Formats: sequence, structure tokens, C-alpha cells
Amino acid sequence: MPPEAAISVRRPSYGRQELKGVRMKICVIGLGYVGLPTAAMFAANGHYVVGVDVCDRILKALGRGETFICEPGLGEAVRWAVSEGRLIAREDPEPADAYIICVPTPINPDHSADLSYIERAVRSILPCVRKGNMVILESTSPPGTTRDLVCGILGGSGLTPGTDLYVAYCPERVLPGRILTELVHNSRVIGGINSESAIKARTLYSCFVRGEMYITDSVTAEMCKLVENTYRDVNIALAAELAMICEKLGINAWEVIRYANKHPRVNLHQPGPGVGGHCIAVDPWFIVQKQPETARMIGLARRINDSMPRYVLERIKALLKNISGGRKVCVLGVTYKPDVDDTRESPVIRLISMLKAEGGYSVVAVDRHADYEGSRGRDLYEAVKGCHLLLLAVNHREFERVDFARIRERMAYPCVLDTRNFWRAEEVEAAGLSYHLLGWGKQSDEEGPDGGVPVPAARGFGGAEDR
Ligand code: SAJ
Repeated sequence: MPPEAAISVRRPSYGRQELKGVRMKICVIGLGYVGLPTAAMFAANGHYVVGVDVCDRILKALGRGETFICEPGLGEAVRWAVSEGRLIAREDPEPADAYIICVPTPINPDHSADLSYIERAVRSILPCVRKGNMVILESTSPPGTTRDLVCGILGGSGLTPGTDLYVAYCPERVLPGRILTELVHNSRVIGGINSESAIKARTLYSCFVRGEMYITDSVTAEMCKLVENTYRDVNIALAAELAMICEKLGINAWEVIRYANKHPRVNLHQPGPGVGGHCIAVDPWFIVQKQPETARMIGLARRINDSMPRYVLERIKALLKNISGGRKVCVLGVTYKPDVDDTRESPVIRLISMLKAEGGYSVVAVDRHADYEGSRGRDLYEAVKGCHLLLLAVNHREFERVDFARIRERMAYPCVLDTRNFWRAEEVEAAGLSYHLLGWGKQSDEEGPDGGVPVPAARGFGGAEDR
């Protein structure tokens, strides 16, 4: 039996009859964070899947029934699918009933979308596609990519997209760490180049998707995907701007956000040292690229979020301005968000590079989830020895309870900067450390009155319930 996490026992009414007992051959191109879980879900729910990737390391691991992706339930689902012969690894696509493209859409230095991976993937299936096949793009793409680029290439097969081939855009909306669950339970948008394509695609996904599937056209579906992430990016930028404003006002942005969110229709996001990942930090640029004159706020939000690593750098410099000689900073966390192993577009890695480029700073990073200049193997209490500042950059679970007294003993200058409101000021200061918080301006970033460690002024009136 396939692993429970991968079986979708209750399916929406539509589609089931058409697919009942039908085993389709599905070719999934791109076996990353989205493609491999998707392949495993189709395999666990009755189909025969050919997994295709350009990375030999991924294919070899898959052939052994293994994956490098750290995702709950995925290893078990892949192991089962490969052992049952439901999922095989191939360098090249094979003739199949459906082709699902889950390749990256990186961003170019000018913030335009790099569609070369999609183009190569679509071209790779041209020798295989047959009349009646389905071609589905899942990769995040600028509006019009499916209709124009994908269908334009497919036309080279001699078959007509929309008539001979069903073509759709079906974005995922899964969160790393919850991918298998969200693949099953989240609703989805299914965007066909025509309604027949959308209905066919929805039927295919109905073998494992329990969430509602909403049918629309491919351009609307592409824009929907981008807008979901743009919504978060704009709101994170608002939170970041509030943090900078509150610092100047001498109040605590985290308390402002917490209490404003008590309003039933307010959902302010959280400030941080910047926005990372291959989605939120990237997708809004695809809208700006399409409508640069109109997407002004979206572009500004991107620039605000991208400015946060430098903003944190300036905070660090202010806190350590009276330290003569080399300044050593211990950075906790290098991944783009907590409890993941992904460092793509990590704002913390950008901050570390800026610190080093500043001159006079050395950095030692600690992160058991990812290796950046030895970060994975380091012990926090060893790393913090001789440091002038401890920076909480990523709120990984393991950093929640640390021994501040042990940290104080080891630091050369007892200064702490929390960029995630992760620690309690009272607890940090009780150990003799000076606690500073991104978004909280009451404390002085200058030296304290006695010329010693900067002394944070009283926090707002928020009590224990404020954590
Ligand atoms: N972040 C903040 N403040 C917040 C929320 C996030 O600073 O209040 C930062 C995080 O630290 C991280 C970045 O933003 O650096 C992105 O984190 P995230 O969890 O918001 O985004 P992703 O990239 O892990 O996943 C998003 C999700 N999209 C939405 O929540 C709308 C996911 O559902 C998508 O499937 C995924 O992008 C994707 O693949 O597009």
C-alpha cells in the first residue's frame, strides 16, 4: 500500500469516473521541491510515472528510491513508488499520456524571467507527444507563457495545441515543510488554453487533489500564482517599512503589528532581515517585467525587501561603532526561512557578504540545516566565543531555547540583535547581554551612559502575553 500521506482517499466528484481504474503514463519533467512530490503523488494514486531531470545525481538517487529533498513523508512515498515500479528515473522524456513540467524559472540580473528551462523542457517532449496528450506547465511563469511560449513550441510537433493537444497551466501553492499535505488538501487553480484542456487537467489532478480546483484560462492562472506571492511580498515590505518607522518613533513595531492584527480584517505580516526563497523574492518581478509602468508599488515593495540586509548591516555597525579593531559577528541561521534547508536568495547570506565587504568584520555562521562556510557543523557556544555581536537571523526551532548566560561568558562584547522577535528581551538582559530588536527603536544604538554596553530603554508596556 502506498504511504498514507500520499493517498487521497476522498476525491471530488468530477473526474473520478473518467479515471476510475485508469492507469495513465505520466512524464514529470523537473524533480525538485515541486516535481518530485507531484510525481510521487501520481504514482501513489494509480499512475505510472516517468521522472525526468537534467541532474544525474537526482536521477541516480531516484533510481535507488531516494531523494535529497528534506520533506516530511517524501522519502517514504518515493521509496514505495520506486519499489513498486510506479516511478522510474529517466534522462529523457518517454511517450506518455500526460507531460507535467516543473522546472525552475530563475530570475535574470535585470529581474526578467529566465524561461530557458521551460523552453528546453517543452522541446524535449516534442518527439514524444501524440494526439490526445496533455501538456501541463506548473512552473511559475510570466502571464502568457503557456499560451505563447509553450504552445508556440508544441506547434512544432505538427499537432495543434487546444485541438490535438490539451494544454494547461496548473500552479502549485505548497509550502516547504508541508508539501505532501498541501498538494492533497490545498485548492488549486487550473488554467487551460481552452476549456477542454482545463477540464482534462482537472480530471488528471483529481486522482490526488482533495481541495477544490477552480477552472480558468491559462493567463489568469499564471497571474494568480504570481499575485499570491506578490501579496505576501508587498505585505512583508509594509511590515519592514513599519519596522523602520517604529525604530525612528521609538516604539516597538512587533507590538504595533500584534495589536493592529487584533482587528478582524487586518493581517499585517512580520518584519525581517529581508525576503528569500525562489518564490516570494522572485515572482513579483515577473509582473513588474510585464507592466513596468503600472506595477510601481510591486516594484517598490521588492526594493524595500531587498534593502533590508543593508538596513540590518547599518544597525550592526551602529551597535559596534565603539569597538576598536576587528569586530566579530556570530550569525544564527543562513537559510531563507526557519526549519528548511534551502538557502536560495537568502537575505542572510547577502548580509554576511555585505559585512565582509565592509572591512573590519569577521563572521561565523551557525546553521545545522544548511552549510554555508562551515555553518552546519558549528556549535553555537563555540562559535560565539570572542564575538562582539550575536545576530538572530533565522528563527530555527533549535535557537528558541539557548543559554544566554553561557553565551554572555563567551562573548567579547555582550550585544544581541534579534531580527525576528524570537527571544524575550527580559531573558537576554537578565544574562547581562544588551538586547536589540529590528523594529524597536527605544534602545540606544549608541553606548550606554557609563560608556559600557548600549543599554536598551524600557520596552512598550506589552507583558508576557506579547510573545
Ligand atoms: N517572510 C517574512 N515575513 C513574513 C513572512 C515571510 O519576512 O511575514 C520571509 C521569510 O522569512 C522568507 C520569505 O519571506 O525569507 C518567503 O517565505 P514564505 O514562507 O512566505 O514563502 P515560500 O517561498 O516558502 O512559499 C511561498 C508560499 N506562497 C504563499 O504563501 C502565498 C507557498 O504557498 C508557495 O507555493 C511558494 O511560495 C511558491 O512555490 O511559490
